[in-house]
Amino acid sequence: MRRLDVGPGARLVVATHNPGKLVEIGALLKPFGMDAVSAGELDIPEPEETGSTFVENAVIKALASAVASGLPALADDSGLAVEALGGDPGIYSARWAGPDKDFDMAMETVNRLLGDNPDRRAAFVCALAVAWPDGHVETFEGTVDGTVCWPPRGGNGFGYDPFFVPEGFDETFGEMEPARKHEMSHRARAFALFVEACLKGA
Ligand code: ITT
Repeated sequence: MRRLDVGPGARLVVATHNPGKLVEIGALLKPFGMDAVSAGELDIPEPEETGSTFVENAVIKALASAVASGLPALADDSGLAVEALGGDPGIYSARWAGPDKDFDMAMETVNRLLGDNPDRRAAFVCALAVAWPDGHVETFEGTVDGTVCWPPRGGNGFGYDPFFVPEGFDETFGEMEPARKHEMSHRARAFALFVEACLKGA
């Protein structure tokens, strides 16, 4: 497992163009004092996500940014997998919101497809990939189980957050304080594995 430099002066590209993810990954990285810069700020184009799994797409994004910038890059591929829909929208979670990134529409689509199915189980999944300019890659995955609710509730977070109630809670991710979501989210779980492997004691 390859480690990353940490502390002042250590630069890392956060290979995302999603502002919601950028806020969350920035907060997770903050304690490590790294100089995190986003792919958007560096004008790195978004690669086509041609993978068939979260991990494959995270690797595509991390490698594209690492090679383009000459710096290590961290990418996140994530989404909502609904059990009764065979795991959809899954890796297509962003695409179900269309070019206008209309997540009200995406949540409505999922709810319509579920109809009166009583099985509302779903999971948020996050794959993180860190890539170096020489092509080396490490990957980590985190999930959080829960259910989807209707109507969506809460204005915090982004994407499908108002639609998802994590197991053991009454609030949706959209209603929760961001700090509470960060304690248990799919992204936080994948990030904890990344920290253990690549940052701790580095
Ligand atoms: P990048 O590829 O630039 O990172 P993206 O939005 O296209 O941005 P993805 O392909 O990984 O990213 O799509 C993931 C979608 O899944 C994202 O747009 C959200 O709608 C949803 N999603 C992922 N994590 C989420 C979270 O913590 N809360 C709510 N929705 C989430």
